[in-house]
Amino acid sequence: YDFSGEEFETLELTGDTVNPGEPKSGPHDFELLKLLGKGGYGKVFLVKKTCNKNAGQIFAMKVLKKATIVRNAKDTAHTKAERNILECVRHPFIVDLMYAFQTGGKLYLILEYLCGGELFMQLEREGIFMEDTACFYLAEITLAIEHLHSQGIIYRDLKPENILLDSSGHVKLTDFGLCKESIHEGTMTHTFCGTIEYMAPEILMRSGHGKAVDWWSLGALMYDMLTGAPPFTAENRKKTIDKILKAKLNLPPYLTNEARALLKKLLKKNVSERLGSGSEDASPIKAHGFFRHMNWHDVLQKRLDPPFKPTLQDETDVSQFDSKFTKQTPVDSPDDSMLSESANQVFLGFTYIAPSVMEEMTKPWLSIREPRSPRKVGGLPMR
Ligand code: ISQ
Repeated sequence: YDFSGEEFETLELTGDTVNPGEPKSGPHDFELLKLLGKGGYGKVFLVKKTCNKNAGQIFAMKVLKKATIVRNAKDTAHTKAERNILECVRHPFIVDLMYAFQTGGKLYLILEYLCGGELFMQLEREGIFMEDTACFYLAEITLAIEHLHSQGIIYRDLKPENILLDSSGHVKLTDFGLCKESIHEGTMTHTFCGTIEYMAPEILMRSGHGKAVDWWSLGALMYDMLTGAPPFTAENRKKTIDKILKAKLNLPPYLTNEARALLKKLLKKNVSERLGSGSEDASPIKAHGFFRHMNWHDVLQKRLDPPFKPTLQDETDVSQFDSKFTKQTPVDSPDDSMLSESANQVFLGFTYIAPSVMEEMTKPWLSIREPRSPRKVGGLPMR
């Protein structure tokens, strides 16, 4: 209410009025160079920033269709989770989010480009890994998961396709669409909203879906690395589930005692018996004999020499990605079909600029820039 008699101006709150003078980023700032991947979720492109801050820099751009996402409440939650998790989580072994923005019809995540491709490709190429190779990757992954857990995040989707390698061959976890946020000690992932008085004991007591799911996955991944296939496989989904729930773990004789012992402890069907399920989280895993040669401080500092260093022509090299995608002409189909205002509400707050980028924008003097199926080894099935 204007008591002073002075005239006031009505100002709409937008990115421009709140942060005047700041260049707005959008899809138009990124030139599409290559298609890196495509799935039900959308597409991932290799892109080059064409103007303003970071002009000339190479990134990965993940594009999601709002219409596909809002159709499914779960997908909506997952997309928000991915953006929020990537904003909050900074870790040497987790992909960095640089920008997030949206148009009428789409959501865009600008991420660092991980030119080493999927660890899965490396594993396909080699068939199986030597134990010290597996040990290197598992150690870096363990630290990434430990960090997520410390932030109350369960990854839930640890598999070779989600583990990418940077240009020097170090690990980065990507794809946070399936993570669950805010699950701290003592609470469960299925946060019970409202009345709990009528819920069956087995629902309230449910021990599943805690952070121990990630340590199981670490075990499955370790098994895959050392034997050429995940621990429980069958000809269809139902039989596979059956095996995961009931089948005895079969360990090939060529594994070292330390590897066998760790696999057995990570692949415990009973959550409370599983290594890592306690309040100490990763600690007992890191202290296990399989990791006896690891100096965990050095691992975190990336002081270990990666087993495979991708050979790359330049920073836009896509040779580590599937040619099925990279040979296609990259197109981000125009989709400005607006969602209804209410449907679009769910994407409020999606837009983001990394603090590092923001700092450069507001303090330009700081930046002085210069211009799945079992793998075969030697053609023979493993088992
Ligand atoms: C980074 N670089 C290459 C591919 C990617 C896919 C998903 C997320 C990040 C990525």
